[in-house]
This record gives sequence, C-alpha cells and structure tokens, in this order.
Amino acid sequence: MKLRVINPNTTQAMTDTIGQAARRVAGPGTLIVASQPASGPVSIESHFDEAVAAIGVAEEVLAGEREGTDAYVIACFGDPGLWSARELTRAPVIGIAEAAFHMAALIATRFSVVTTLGRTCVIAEHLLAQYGFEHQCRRVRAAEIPVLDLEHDPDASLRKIIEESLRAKEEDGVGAIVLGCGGMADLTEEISRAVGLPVVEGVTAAVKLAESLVHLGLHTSKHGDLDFPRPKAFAGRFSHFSA
Ligand code: 5HY
Repeated sequence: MKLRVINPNTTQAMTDTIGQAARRVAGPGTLIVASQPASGPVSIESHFDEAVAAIGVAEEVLAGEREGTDAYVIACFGDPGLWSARELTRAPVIGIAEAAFHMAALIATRFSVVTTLGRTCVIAEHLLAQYGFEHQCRRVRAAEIPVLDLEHDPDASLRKIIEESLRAKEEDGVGAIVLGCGGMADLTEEISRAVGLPVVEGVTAAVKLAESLVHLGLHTSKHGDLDFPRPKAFAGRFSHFSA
C-alpha cells in the first residue's frame, strides 16, 4: 500500500523527521511518501497558521489522488484540514492528534498531552472535545518551545519536554503521555525512558491505524457529509480547485 504522510508545514527537515519515524514502524508492504505543501507556514503555532495549512493539506491530498494513494496521515497535532481532506478522497485520512488520543486511551485510563507553545494548547483541547476524549485527558501542557526549536535546538527542546512530562506524571496522576507535535516523532523512546511512562506519538500511531483500515478494506464513507464536494468554480488563486 502507498501511504502519504503529509507534514502540513513547509519545513523540509521536519518532513524528513516525520518520514523517518513513519518508515520505522511501517509494515513490510507499506510505501511511505512523506510530503509537504509547496506553499504555507514554516511551522504551525496559531489558528491562522492552521487555516492556511489546511489548504496545503487539501492540495497534497489531491496530488496523492493523482498518484494512487491508499491512505493519508496529516502529521500536525492540530489535525489541520482533516475533515475537508476526508471529503476529497475515499482513502482513509488519519490526523496524528486523533490517532494518538485513540492509542493512549487504549493503554491508560488517563493521559496528559505535552505540546510546544502554550497558545496552541486550546487547539488540542478543542480536538479532545471534538473527538470525545476530554474525559481521558487530564491536562494539555506546553513545554514552551517554538516548533522549529525541535530542529534548531534539539537538546534544550528535549530537556524541556522531559521536564514537563515529569511534571505531568507527578501532578496529573496520569498513566501515559501524548506528544503534541509531529516534530517530536523521533523522541518517543528517550522521553519514555526518562519519564518512566508509556509515551504515545501521533505519526507512528497514525501510520499503524491507517494500515489497519486499509488491510480491513475500510474507506472514508462517501454517504453524507464526507461525500466528494459538489463541483463548482473557484475564483482567483483557488481556480485550480474548480471542477
Ligand atoms: C505540529 N505545529 O505538529 C504542530 C504542533 C503545535 O508545525 N507541527 C507544527 O504546536 O501545534
């Protein structure tokens, strides 16, 4: 199967980190195509960044449809453009936040999320409510690191994520930690060893869920709200979406 793992920001180094993590857990018959939009923010740290990134995700899904893709992963913890992406394809589309919440809820009664900047915590809280996991999540915490520090200052970033995860273990009484950024895809084992708790990371969780859906022959339902968008004209720089 061909699995397109889309990094919705436009930082190649982070796309590479995400692609490597996906390939590390992908099954023998799974081809991972790691991609990023041609246009958009270098990192996603606000509602506006998410709004712009959602268009990039849609363009990457349409590109994947031209290349015969069996499933998609949206590798940003805000799951930007998830629902519109599901309209554009029959293939399964998995957001890394949604995947991580599902996996964490299977291994612990309670979990906490450790994400990057404090201002993005509300985005994760909105997703917890939307997906119905607000009861299993004790707290969404921030290591207060800009997303690109994961690439530019990895040692300090790792130290801050471990410190915040240890605080979650001590103060939240949780059984697992969910990492709140696609750029943390390669840090799971090190953090789990340092904190002494299971650590769930969304990119690898989403790859395994996507493979399971494809192996079960399950597709995004085209009955109802996730049916393909009705063909129409788009004006200006969105004219390439016209159908
Ligand atoms: C992510 N931003 O996973 C989110 C993390 C965040 O560029 N990739 C990003 O802080 O919401």
